[in-house]
Amino acid sequence: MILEHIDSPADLRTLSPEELTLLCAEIREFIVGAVTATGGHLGSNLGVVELTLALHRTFDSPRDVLLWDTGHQAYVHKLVTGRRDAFSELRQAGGLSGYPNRTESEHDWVENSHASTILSYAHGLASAFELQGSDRRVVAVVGDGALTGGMAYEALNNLGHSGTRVVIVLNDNGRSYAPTVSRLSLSLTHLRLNPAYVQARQRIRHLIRELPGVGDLAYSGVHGLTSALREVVTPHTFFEALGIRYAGPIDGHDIAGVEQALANASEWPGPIVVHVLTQKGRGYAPAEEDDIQRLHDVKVATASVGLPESGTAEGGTELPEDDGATPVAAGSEAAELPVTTFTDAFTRSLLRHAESDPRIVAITAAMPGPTGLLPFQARFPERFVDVGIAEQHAVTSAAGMAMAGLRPVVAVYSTFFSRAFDQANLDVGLHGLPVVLVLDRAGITGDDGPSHHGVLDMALGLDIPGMTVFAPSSAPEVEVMLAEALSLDGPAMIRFPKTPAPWQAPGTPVGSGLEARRTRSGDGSACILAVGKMLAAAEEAATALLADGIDATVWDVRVVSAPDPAMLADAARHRVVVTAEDGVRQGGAGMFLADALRSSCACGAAPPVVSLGIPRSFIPQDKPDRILAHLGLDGPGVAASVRQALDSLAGAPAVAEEVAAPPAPALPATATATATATAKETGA
Ligand SMILES: Cc1ncc(C[n+]2csc(CCOP(=O)(O)OP(=O)(O)O)c2C)c(N)n1
Repeated sequence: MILEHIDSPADLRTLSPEELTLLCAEIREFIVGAVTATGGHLGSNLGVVELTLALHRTFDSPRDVLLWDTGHQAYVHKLVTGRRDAFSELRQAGGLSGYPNRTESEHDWVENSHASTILSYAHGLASAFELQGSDRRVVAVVGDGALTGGMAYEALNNLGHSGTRVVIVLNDNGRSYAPTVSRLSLSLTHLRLNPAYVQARQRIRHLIRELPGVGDLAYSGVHGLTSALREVVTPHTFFEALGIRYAGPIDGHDIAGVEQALANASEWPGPIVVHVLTQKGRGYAPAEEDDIQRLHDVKVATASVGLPESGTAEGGTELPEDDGATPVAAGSEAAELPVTTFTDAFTRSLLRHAESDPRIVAITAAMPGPTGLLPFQARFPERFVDVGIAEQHAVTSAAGMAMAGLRPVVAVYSTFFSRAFDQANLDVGLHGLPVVLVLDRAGITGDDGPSHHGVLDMALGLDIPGMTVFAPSSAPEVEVMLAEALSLDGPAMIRFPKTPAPWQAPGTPVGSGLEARRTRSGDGSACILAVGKMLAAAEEAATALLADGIDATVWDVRVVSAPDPAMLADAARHRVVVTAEDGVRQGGAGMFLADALRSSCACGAAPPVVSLGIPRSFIPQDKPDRILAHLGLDGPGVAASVRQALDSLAGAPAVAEEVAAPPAPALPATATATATATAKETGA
């Protein structure tokens, strides 16, 4: 095994071409094995094996800075920078992060996962080195998918204008999650597929290789020749118009060729793009055969065949062994899809509405599969829009569509919605437009770490005047709420988690319209106002409290932005009110509800409110349920808070001023320094 002897990039530089080829095969096998065991990004990493080795052999990391856009394709980089043994704990609590991580290695600069940012970091780092008179090189790898994001263009524009010395490696595999949607990507593909160009290039390469004695040397000059050729078959390239030198395209699986191109590029005094063609999923048949996503990401393999199923890292839905899925009774073609998750409920319901309302259009930002829009795309291709990794544009484009009379539904992950807050606030909110934002993977998401938790959406949405914010507690609620949202005259947001939707059984009770729903009527001691999936924890807490003689009332808040007056009046009759949510506590639903309760009661007559939610800290990777339990946001945690609130009232005057929220429980032992620092800052 060569891989066993690779502990740092320096170990790569002594290898022969034959050893490098063997090492690539070993790395692929290692990655398939590791990801099969833990879940993670597969196709993207299998595609960059040769590219990563070439980068580390050409540049001197960490003195030279290697940056990865999005960061999901950095497994090979981790492997060759001394983290091989940590892969058994990939994406586990306290284990190796699925993205670059500054606390793991001096070779990692950025803790990312949100796409299209890397060229901006590169601009900043290179500008600083330039100012400091340093000759350190900055190299940024960016995918064709990430290049559909607006920030990438902002950075390209700035890099070209400032002439900042950065090597940009465009890793072009024609794929984002799904095939990349962009004219730029299309023209790059045309270039790649142009038979005249490809044939001429191959002929030249072949001829040169045959030259006795000088073949290999001359071969390295082939790029110059083919660049000239390129100028003939393609007009001005996009990059050169921006002031960025362009080199390529280059076969990204030919280590020697990539190294030569990188070495040449490193001499260029300004920004330069090295366009590298790679095959996502390379070397692993199931990935190569996955036509759409090339096994972009996979969940833990359940079968001994070792074939990972597509879609957990970010993409798919992770179901427990027995998910209790109950197909919902038919009525239409759409109604026959089984409902096992909130996402499935959304898919089914959207299809049903779209059948009867031709104004409905669905928008995704490069994630049609994970957001449940593939059936919509298949059924209504002309009413489906994939905008690329461009959440901001998605929201403002939806505003335009709504202005012209359509009913756009924008389906994005909660964590990526934060990017589009300004657009949701001003472009949609200020205009009062009927755009429905459907935020999937809301709350604590787990394995992908701090950047992937969807904990800000509620606080952000509630800040937008006129935004109706729905939090479904079960799959059937998604259907009721989507119907309601589509009937509104203004903007709406529906946010739900990835976890399987509880209570799928036929006859699961649902609320109606904008009303809250009382699920338990207690004796007036404590009232729990539960938001979204936290209803399950509230119910569990109430059951546990009953055993202690505390008969708590429980409400499913449902519509957070407009708390139901009946719920507020009922809550006001209790000694203490506890709110529970899986979003940030500060400025979140609980504080919003507490404020509404105070406003609804006569001066000073409101009961004290304890708001439970996510503390103001970056939460490290772990299983969602474990994180929630650590934070006191599971059944026992909510019950403990209710007991504590009642205890602190014992002996207090009938109307207490305010009960302080219990301090956030300590984060898992794996909590990063950041989390500790933030906890200190907030005094939590
Ligand atoms: C802002 C943002 N939106 C969506 C995503 C989800 N996402 C993760 S990877 C990816 C595709 C990236 O494609 P590309 O950059 O070409 O990399 P590849 O995996 O194909 O190598 C997407 C859409 C994200 N990470 N960030």
